[in-house]
Amino acid sequence: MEPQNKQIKVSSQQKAEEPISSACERCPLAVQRFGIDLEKWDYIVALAGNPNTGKSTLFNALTGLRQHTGNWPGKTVARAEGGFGYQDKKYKIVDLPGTYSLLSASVDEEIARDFILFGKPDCTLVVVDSTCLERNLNLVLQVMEITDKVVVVANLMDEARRRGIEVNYRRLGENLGVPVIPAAAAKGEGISEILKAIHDMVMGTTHTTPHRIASEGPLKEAVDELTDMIEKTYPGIPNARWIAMRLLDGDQKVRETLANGDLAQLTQGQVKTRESVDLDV
Ligand SMILES: Nc1nc2c(ncn2[C@@H]2O[C@H](COP(=O)(O)OP(=O)(O)OP(=O)(O)O)[C@@H](O)[C@H]2O)c(=O)[nH]1
Ligand SMILES: [Mg+2]
Repeated sequence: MEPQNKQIKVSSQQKAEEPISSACERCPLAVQRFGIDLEKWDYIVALAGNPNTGKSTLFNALTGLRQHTGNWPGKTVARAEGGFGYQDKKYKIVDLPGTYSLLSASVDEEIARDFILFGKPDCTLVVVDSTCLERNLNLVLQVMEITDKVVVVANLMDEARRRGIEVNYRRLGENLGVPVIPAAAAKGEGISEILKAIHDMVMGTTHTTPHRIASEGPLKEAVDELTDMIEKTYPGIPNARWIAMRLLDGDQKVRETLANGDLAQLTQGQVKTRESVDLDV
């Protein structure tokens, strides 16, 4: 099938030779590092969320049979990716491992974190359980520190309703600064609203203002200063602000990977595995 968006096409030679440019907002190189074949897709959507919140149910509802399972490059963790079409655009969606956080305490967390950080998806859906929002919002806040292209799917709303839990989804969206879409994926409720929210996000018609810590005061000054240093040391590195915050938080692993060049390497677009997934949407 012919790719619709010529901008995201890149030849294998370019991949090997071109360094990542910070000006290249939607550069596909980092995504290909994760073995995602971008050439047939206009946009990439990441599907994140706590375990057991209905991510795979939503993934199935969006993709139907247009899906493929394999492993994450170099890992034994399963990965499902699939495709769907909406308003003449083609989307690839990647079901990330279920995690409570992105602090890389486990391989699953590391995969989810690295994909959102360096895969630069055009939209990240964070699926939350409407019956226990408080626990789930931890991950939402962490994802919003990395990207502003976030749509929260408040799933299991049928279960919340059944238990008499009232959720003010609109207020939640206002407080978070990103769209919140109520859904019951298992019943097909909210799917068309989710599709529209993804579409609006990738087309740039949704303007988000993610709630972030360190948006003022001395902490902001420290984060800004460190972000600047990281960007100067590793020109073009994405999400330098997030890395600065992890360093200030004393994250030993981020510190080590930055020092030994691993984080920088992730951004070089080196292709470890390249799969050719031919999903017909
Ligand atoms: N009542 C109700 N059940 C749901 C809904 N969405 C998913 N489920 C059920 O919740 C369970 C978990 O769904 P999954 O889609 O496997 O959740 P997941 O987030 O992919 O789980 P992990 O991959 O293990 O992290 C399944 O039994 C689903 O049928 C929903 O909207 N309402
Ligand atoms: Mg799942």
